[in-house]
Amino acid sequence: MRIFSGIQPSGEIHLGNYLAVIKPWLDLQTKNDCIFCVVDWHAITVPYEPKNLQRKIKEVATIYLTAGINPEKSIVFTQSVVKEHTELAWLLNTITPIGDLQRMTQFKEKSAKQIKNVCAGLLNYPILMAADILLYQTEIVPVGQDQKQHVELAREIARRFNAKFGETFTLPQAQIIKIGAKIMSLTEPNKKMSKSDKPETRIGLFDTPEQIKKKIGSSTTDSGKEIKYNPAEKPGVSNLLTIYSLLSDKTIKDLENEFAGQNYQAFKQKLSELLIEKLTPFRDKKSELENNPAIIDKILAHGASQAEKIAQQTMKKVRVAMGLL
Ligand code: ATP
Ligand code: LTN
Repeated sequence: MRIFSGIQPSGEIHLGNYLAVIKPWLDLQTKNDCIFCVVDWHAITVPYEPKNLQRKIKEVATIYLTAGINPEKSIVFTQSVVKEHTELAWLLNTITPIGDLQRMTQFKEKSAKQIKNVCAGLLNYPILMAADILLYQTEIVPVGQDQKQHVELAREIARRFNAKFGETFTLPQAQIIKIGAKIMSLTEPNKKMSKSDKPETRIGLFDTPEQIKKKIGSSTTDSGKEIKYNPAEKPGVSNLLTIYSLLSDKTIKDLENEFAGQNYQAFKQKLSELLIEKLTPFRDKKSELENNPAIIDKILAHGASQAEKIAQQTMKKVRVAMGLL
């Protein structure tokens, strides 16, 4: 099956991005035809620092490789290098009602945060995302819970295009993990862990053991003493249990039994140790790749030329279907 997904180079990649999205990619890449993109054109729809963007793009690519994406099996590339993404986005603009974009939850939330600076790109962002997906005739799009709505819109755009201009696009479907599709903030466990929030709200994949211990140690827990999964009444502990379960591949039930009778502090200490063990390879591999930056450039250049071939084939079909020259 064809798989496509991407992460924006817009901030520090965190445990939510890793557990809900990157980790599932690793299972998918063994049996499928996968394309993993650094979606830089999406990242510039909110205020950003141009002098940091190139570094951030390479940092996201480094994380993909560090996590275990194999560039010999999967295509890894930067969105803005393959111009067909913007060409298709323009064409899809012409068949997408503005109302569909205005009702997107992410648009409402992000535009509320930056009232003075809402650009047309922020509204049109789901069309660019649809272009990313449809350009590669994608069947499955692994994402976190908050992106499901955008993948559903991409499917609707594909359906509409096919009905109007003839069968052209595969209809994509979101793939979301059952538990952990929305990892919560460490300090406010009713809000999602986010790249754009304060550092103490999340674990970054390159955090040091000291940072991990400090953040987990001061994460918000709930009243009571028991290590029990109950998101409505114990959102903090439930979030930590979810993280523990995904990192250790133990079920939440097993963890509840393992920690029965133990206090929050003992549980947090074990979770910190597990996180340190799992994240140390990220820091090690990062330094290794930073000592040899040409490797990332080479992988991204190779990935872009592979992606371009597929994208150009789709664009040929699209131009013919739409009656363009
Ligand atoms: P921001 O919070 O600034 O919007 P982000 O952390 O959501 O950024 P993205 O690049 O937009 O980062 O997301 C990359 C992928 O990670 C998406 O598929 C998204 O659904 C997923 N994701 C992001 N945050 C979480 C989270 N807290 N839990 C699970 N998945 C998440
Ligand atoms: N909008 C997504 C990132 C993204 C994406 C995609 C994800 C852009 N294009 C295509 C899957 C498929 C987000 O995580 N904010």
